[in-house]
Amino acid sequence: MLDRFAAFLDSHGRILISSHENPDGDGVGTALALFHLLRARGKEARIVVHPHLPPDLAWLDPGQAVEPFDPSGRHKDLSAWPDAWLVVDASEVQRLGPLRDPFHASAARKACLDHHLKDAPAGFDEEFTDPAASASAELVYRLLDAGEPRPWSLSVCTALYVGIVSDTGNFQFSNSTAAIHRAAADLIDQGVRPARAYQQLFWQERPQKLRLFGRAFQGLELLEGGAYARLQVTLADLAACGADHDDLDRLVNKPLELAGVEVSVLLYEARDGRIKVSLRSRERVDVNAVARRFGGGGHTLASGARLETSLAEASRRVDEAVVAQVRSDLPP
Ligand SMILES: [Mn+2]
Repeated sequence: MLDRFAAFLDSHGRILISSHENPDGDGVGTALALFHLLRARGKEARIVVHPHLPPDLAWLDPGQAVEPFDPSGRHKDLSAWPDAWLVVDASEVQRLGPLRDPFHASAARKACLDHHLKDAPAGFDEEFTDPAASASAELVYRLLDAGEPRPWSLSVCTALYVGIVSDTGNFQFSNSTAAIHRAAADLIDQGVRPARAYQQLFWQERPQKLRLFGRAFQGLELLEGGAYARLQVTLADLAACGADHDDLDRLVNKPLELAGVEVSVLLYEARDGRIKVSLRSRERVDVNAVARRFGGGGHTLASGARLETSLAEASRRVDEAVVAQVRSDLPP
């Protein structure tokens, strides 16, 4: 698979990189690592994401390579620019969000690089996927490890490190393999400073975010004897705290800190009126199965979906699905 991926990169000269909507540290880290790698090889590369680079990752992109998707302005003719369009950290076209339109319209050769579980491939000319990888960044790491002379640039190493840290939950999730620790150690050997990365990633929050977390926890529901924790955030909650959707980052992980909680779910109102659902599992309940019931997806222990209904109705349906899954995966 990596040989095919290397050949794909080699055979194109104007490569557009994008990721799923609301890209995370792995999507952005993977995109930036590839961007720097391709530029160093003399290729034209761009990164376009929707809606924008998350603010806690701005430090990772001092050159502002990541372009926020602007369909009526600079990206009016985006579909015509690339000869290859690579989607990283996603392998379903629908996850591109509004970038779907130029993606569909583009004559570029289309590919995805991903580690998410998914159904039969659709919409890509080529797929480079490995659900056993801890992060999409791990796939780029393996590509470089197989042939790129060391040391790699600090920009590439730091971007890969951030991707790995993000998707392993700072090496706390069950995907924190020995191989991913070795990869991280190699990146540290090449100049990454972990403490600095953690400072930038996690210790730069704004008061609005903690106020929002506090407000959300006031409404924490513990169901199924405390095995299922549910949080809800409305647009009114965001407004009351002066917060925005970026401030929801990592909120869904927090209830798993409670003893006995096996599944944590966050439901929140998106700007477009839809209800988004984030699901996390400690280790035994398959929340990907729950997300799929609503047309979503992700990983066994971390998935997401969206529902076009009221918050109350979404909450009722999600409760039903989660409770059924908990009962089937955790027999009494
Ligand atoms: Mn990922």
